[in-house]
Amino acid sequence: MLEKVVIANRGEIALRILRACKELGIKTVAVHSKADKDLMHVRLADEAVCIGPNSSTESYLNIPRILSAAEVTDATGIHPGYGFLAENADFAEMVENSGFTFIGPTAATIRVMGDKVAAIKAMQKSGVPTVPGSNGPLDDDAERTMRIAKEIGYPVIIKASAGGGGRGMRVVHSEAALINSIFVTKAEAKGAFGNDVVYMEKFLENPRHVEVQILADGQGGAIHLFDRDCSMQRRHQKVVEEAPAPHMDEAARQQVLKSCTDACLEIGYRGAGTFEFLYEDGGFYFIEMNTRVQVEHPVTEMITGVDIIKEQLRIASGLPLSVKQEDVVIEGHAFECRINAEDAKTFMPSPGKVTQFHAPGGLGVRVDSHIYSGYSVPPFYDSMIAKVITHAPTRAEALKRMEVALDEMIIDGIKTNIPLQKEIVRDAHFIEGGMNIHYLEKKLGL
Ligand code: MV4
Repeated sequence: MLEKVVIANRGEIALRILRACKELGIKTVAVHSKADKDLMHVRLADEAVCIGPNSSTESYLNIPRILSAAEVTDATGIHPGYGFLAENADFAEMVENSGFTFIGPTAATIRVMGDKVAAIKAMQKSGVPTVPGSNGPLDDDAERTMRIAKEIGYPVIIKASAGGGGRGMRVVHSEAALINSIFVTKAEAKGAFGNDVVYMEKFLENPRHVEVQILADGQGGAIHLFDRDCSMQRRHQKVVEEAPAPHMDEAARQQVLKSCTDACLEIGYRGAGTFEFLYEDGGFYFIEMNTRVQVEHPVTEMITGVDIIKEQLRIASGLPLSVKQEDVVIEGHAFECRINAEDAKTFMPSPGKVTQFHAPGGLGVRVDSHIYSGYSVPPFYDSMIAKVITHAPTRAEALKRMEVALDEMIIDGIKTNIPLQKEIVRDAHFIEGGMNIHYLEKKLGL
């Protein structure tokens, strides 16, 4: 087992990683910015190193400083969490070349998945269903491009190969707009990513966002932990997630789950990962793969009982998966509501001092949060300050449990989106389940 791990992240996920390390007897090093010296996991870690000033670029994104912290503390592994450097292939490579273990996939795998055209190709080869599209980059041949679009059928979407997560995309409704849209998307991609490769897909108008959690040990073991529905989102920020995805075509689902584990073995995947799909009219369409642990991993942990972070640490230590596919069964249903320090109506960030914090509790209630009474939410980073997760035998019970939990939660001193979450869990359509990715924005009148 890894001996000492640098937690190269902050907030709730840093605390989540710290807890898993402690359970496995792994020593911990918290690296933090100046503003984050009072973070809960900094206090609880065996060692703490301040790696820079408040700005992320000079701290959590500063590779030499993180490597130096690992060096001076004699750490053996580095866990990147999510965001920041988690999907930076160059970082993973430098970690490994410096003699540390990167807790995640190989740099080569991260690089492939960061190149969306390459990722889609790899998936098609392994039998994962993808969106009808150009199956490769668009070139300067306008005739060919128009022919592809006509075959796919409008509307189509142009996506930057180096994009992802909603960045660098443009929907095209007619042939008249096609060539100019590609020109603009390429220019934007060049500016944003330094890479102007774009590809085309059929634009799915009303899909759901359903993703599959996988774990692979890189030594022949690969399992899925079923699916999650993350359709409740606003501007590509997920707001509520649940597992398993409700109201699915069971045959299509079993087939796609199998294709995900097949793909993991085919590409020699190692670590935790997520296959992102659009789900429409009973069909799955792969769009991207995430090579990190995700914010919403707890809903999967609750329904499967598998500790995803501990598995990541085991895999990085060279151990095989601790669970077999046939032993992973869904027990009940789970929801996660993301609690952000922001105005519930305007979504404006609301940093500042939390004067009082009361976390909900009870059977089937989990709160992943780093905040405490007296903690000051800094203005420099993501506004998510807590995740409330509920688990119960049925979807209806888990949702009711969330209603009660949100009503019990107290966060004073700053504005939070708890009022919005209370409204969502009482929404008749949300209670029904299976709403598409546009539902929340429409409800909010955007
Ligand atoms: C799409 C799509 C419709 N059709 N691709 C946005 C984020 C990125 N991961 C992929 N995205 C989309 N790709 C095709 N062919 C609609 C979206 C999309 C979306 C996807 C998942 C969750 C929220 C979304 C919000 C707007 C658009």
